[in-house]
Amino acid sequence: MRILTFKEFMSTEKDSYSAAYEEELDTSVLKIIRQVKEYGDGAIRSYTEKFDRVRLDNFVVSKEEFAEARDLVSSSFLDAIKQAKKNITDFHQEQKEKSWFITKNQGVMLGQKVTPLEKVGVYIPGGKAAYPSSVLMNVIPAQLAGVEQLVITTPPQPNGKINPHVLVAAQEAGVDTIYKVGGAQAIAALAYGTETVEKVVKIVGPGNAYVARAKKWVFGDVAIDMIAGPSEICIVADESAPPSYIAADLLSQAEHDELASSICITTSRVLADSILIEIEKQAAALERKDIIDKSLDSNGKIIVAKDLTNAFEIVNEIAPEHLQLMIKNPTEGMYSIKNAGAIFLGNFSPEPLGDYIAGPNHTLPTSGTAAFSSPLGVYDFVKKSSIIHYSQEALLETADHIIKLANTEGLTAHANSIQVRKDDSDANTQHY
Ligand code: HSO
Ligand code: ZN
Repeated sequence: MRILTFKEFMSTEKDSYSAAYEEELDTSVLKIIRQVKEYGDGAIRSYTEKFDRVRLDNFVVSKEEFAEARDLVSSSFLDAIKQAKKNITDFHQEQKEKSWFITKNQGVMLGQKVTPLEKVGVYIPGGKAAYPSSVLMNVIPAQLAGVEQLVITTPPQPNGKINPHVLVAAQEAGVDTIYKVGGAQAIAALAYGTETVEKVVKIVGPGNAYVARAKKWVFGDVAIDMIAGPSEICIVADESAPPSYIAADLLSQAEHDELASSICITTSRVLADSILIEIEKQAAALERKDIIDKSLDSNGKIIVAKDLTNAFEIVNEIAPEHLQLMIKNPTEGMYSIKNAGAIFLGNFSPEPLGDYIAGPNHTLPTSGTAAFSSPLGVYDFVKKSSIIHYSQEALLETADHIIKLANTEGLTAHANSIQVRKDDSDANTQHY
């Protein structure tokens, strides 16, 4: 963790990505996709054996496994999941979009029809990143959108089982088809289908580098949500913010990933020093101290800004996934923020509140993409069709305009499609 002045921050080099690494990744991901396309379930089985170290004849989670998982989780976990489900549902309910229709002039009806996606696949990572909270965040908006066929795919543990908390969260959310498949092979199976896995139209959910790369490659054949990068937190703090809270919040995201980024922008140099002391103190007691140390070493920064206006400029430049405003008037500050996935206002709205319980989605744009994209929501699980109806009279009224534009573009068959109707009406035939 380093303290930087605004000038030093501006002159630090941005991360350069490794082209060689990407090429290597692409070679293996493309091979996996090809194999799954060609050999279906057989390819899935052998990749699962290779990467997850377990041979599975049947990779669909059974009813017995769901029941077993339920016995394994505590009742307090179940209570928490139910509360999260309720709050996430209440929030996303507000995002539902309705079809609309308008009548313009006499005989003209126009509209937009909203239709849910037919079949969606949710990827949930395995291992330490098997988060039940992510199950709810991906499944609930899809269900509210009206998606009827939802499946989850997640890598099995070496004993062939799935994390019981993930299974229970899925069951609470109402998903009963779960495949024990992970990595690029899971993405390929969802995109192209196999004997067991039915092809979907959209794949959502976080994943490691292989999953992210595979999603990029299948994009176009299916839709994807976004390519999620490592977690990011940015905190804007003035002298009124408690350093112990800021330190705790920066540490909370640093524990996600060695590549996670935790940045505090403050107008107070004195606060910057106290945050550093607090970080040292609190980090010592944390379980994932190794990850935290690495993440803070490479991507942890405290930037001392000239004033709040300058701090907001830096935020808009970074376009962070999560932004906490720990300043005297956070609601007013919010209006200066253009680029941020989620904005948490005040000292008692720390990011984990949003990660788990508050209700808004925790799938957010990372790596600066908050400059042009939004949190995952109900709108990601619907598509829209435009509706156009003109009566004979209304069409004839505007026929010459269409014919003129079509002829100008050299598209005489377009003009003819209008002309035949015009001629017909000249002959006084009525059609509806
Ligand atoms: N902060 C993560 C989401 C998450 N946190 C899941 C805990 N569990 C997204 O950046
Ligand atoms: Zn988190």
